[in-house]
Amino acid sequence: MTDQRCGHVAIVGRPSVGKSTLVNALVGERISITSRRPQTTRYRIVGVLTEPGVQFVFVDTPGFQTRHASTLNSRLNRAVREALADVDAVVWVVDASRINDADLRVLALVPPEKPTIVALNKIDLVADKSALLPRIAELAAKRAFAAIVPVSAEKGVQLDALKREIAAQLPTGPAMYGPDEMTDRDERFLAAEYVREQIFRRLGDEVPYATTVGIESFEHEGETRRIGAVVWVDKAGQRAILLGEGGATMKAIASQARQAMIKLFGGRVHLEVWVRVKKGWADDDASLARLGY
Ligand SMILES: Nc1nc2c(ncn2[C@@H]2O[C@H](COP(=O)(O)OP(=O)(O)OP(=O)(O)O)[C@@H](O)[C@H]2O)c(=O)[nH]1
Ligand SMILES: [Mg+2]
Repeated sequence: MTDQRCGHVAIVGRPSVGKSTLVNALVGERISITSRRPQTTRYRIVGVLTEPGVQFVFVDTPGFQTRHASTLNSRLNRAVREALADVDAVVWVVDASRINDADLRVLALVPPEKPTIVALNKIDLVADKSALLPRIAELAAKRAFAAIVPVSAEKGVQLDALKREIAAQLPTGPAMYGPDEMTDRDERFLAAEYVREQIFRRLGDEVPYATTVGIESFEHEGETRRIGAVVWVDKAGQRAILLGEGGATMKAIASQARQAMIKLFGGRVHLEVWVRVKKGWADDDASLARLGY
């Protein structure tokens, strides 16, 4: 009778392979922000999917990276290692058209005894699908994977097949989250992330990485949420870029972030965003702790 399953599933992979897009597609809501830029995700974020007989607790992680050695980056890498230690199964996400050493370095972090499923993502970009077969064979030679599933997180292709393979690896046990819960993160956190997402999507190579977002105030007035956010940057020049001419860039960022909040929260959202300079925040322990890294 009790064949209810429930378990934690770490979603790991090098930056930009589509981990957060996959978590959102599986959960059915945008709980984890995404962009073309590597290292968009900076936190361990739980996404919950409850289906008849099975509850998946997905753990989205930052893309494991070895390029820059800031205190922030070593925290991000630690988040990946910790996520791997506690889960029942692992989904290792790779980009079907580009598998490289950085992918293999992530796989090396996965303890060999953890049931691991490969999500061969972005197959919508592979015109000749027969090119996938040698890639699958190459991957299969690397480890005894529980399964290798070609998917497209963005187009929602083969996600049911992926879910079936994951479910087969989960232990039996009662659900850990309520049927309507989608994430372990609160609206305050999600609001800050939606602002950060727009910064990652809109601005050049430097500014997103010199930026973090904090929520200073979050108040409910009936159906309306009044949210005050602060974008912290490292230098005055970055502040100028974020604001844009006559504040146009920041206006666009706030407006898009607000739309995303309305979609997820419902009701009305009044959002104000300030930009402040704090030199060296990404290497400052106290700042990082206050921001929840
Ligand atoms: N064409 C295509 N693009 C995808 C697919 N999945 C993700 N993407 C795109 O790939 C980019 C990176 O996606 P993310 O989900 O942010 O990647 P991530 O692995 O979470 O990246 P980090 O958090 O930075 O490590 C985004 O521009 C996505 O829209 C897919 O199946 N097909
Ligand atoms: Mg991500």
